[in-house]
Amino acid sequence: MSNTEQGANLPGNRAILLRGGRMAKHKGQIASYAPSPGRVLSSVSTTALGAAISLAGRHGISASNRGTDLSVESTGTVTGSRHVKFASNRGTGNLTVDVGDAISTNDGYGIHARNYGSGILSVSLSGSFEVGSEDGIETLTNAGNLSVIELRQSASVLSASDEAITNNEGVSQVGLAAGSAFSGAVLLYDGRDALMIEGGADISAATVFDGGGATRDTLTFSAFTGTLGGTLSTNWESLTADNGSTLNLDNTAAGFGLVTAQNGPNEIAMGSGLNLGGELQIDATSNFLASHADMGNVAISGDTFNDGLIRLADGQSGDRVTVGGDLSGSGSVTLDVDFASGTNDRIIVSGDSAGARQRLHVRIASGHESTLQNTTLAVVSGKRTASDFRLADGDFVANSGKLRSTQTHMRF
Ligand SMILES: [Ca+2]
Ligand SMILES: [Ca+2]
Ligand SMILES: [Ca+2]
Repeated sequence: MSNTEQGANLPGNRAILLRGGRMAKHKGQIASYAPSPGRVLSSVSTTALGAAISLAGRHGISASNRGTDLSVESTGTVTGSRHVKFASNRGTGNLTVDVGDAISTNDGYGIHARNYGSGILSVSLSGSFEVGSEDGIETLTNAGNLSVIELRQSASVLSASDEAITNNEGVSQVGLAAGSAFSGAVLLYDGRDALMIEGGADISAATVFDGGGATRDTLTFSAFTGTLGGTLSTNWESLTADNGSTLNLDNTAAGFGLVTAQNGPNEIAMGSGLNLGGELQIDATSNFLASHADMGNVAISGDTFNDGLIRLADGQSGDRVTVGGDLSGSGSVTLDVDFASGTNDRIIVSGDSAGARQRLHVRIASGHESTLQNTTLAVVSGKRTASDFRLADGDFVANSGKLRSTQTHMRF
């Protein structure tokens, strides 16, 4: 076949568009490759053919390149008894794999893409994707080089091997768009890896999100509402609730590193007895709910920056939030005070609060303000100044290691 032929019909009504390079049917598969520098494969595409097509073979599509960029695109059904799509780029440029429709395989990988060059490896997927014994999508680059993997709206990956998406020691950026779904694991191994999960992505069948061994892996939720257990995520150094997300952390055993809420309104809720192992950063648009609707203690091991709202007020007094490091920021803390029982919520800072500007909002859980009593709302062990805490509706703050206030100095 010539290296410029388009829409070639192969036996079994298989069709492929090839620009450059050489295409052949070999051992039941459609194989495209560039055997010499003068015949460089740059693009394999079924997209321009219009009507739905079906490609099947040992590898549904196999493409390798020794030139610069390589692009592999398909619409219509592609199946393979081994890899559905095998793409290898030994050129200097980018490798792009774009799947527009359903693909499936009984064995091997769904998409096995290797970029030996320094360019970007991109894999985009639409449609359903059922995979046999190996990974759904595997991208391989040299260490330090980037893979971008995107599950677009309506894309789904179902892998019998439990490994839906994997990357090697390279850098990766993985996105699960609204309307996408997958089952199994995301395993990103070494290298700086990033996973973004949008609201509307179905992660109910996920088994684990594993950022791998590097120290700057980031897990981000955007406009997402749901529960994230610590057992579902591991090896992340950063967890972010972004763009209007509501995250309920019901298990922190695996750790999340730096936890951030930004570009809200966001809400991060954490149950009683849980400990965030890293730092916490709450921006002015976001809330952190501690022991919400529960009685007990919540701890943050690292420094805490609060420009937004830390909520202990939930109608039950006696909750504690403990900051293991320093407290900073110009946010608010809401606390229940039960004048009838003499109990109240409290924020405890093991480090410093000097320079913070936190407003304390007191909510009466029961009793009434005619009862005169001392109420310790905040305790600081480290450096502190008189202006670190201020009653939002009051006029009395003492700087004696404890902040004390009486109802006579509060205006509710
Ligand atoms: Ca990686
Ligand atoms: Ca890591
Ligand atoms: Ca409370």
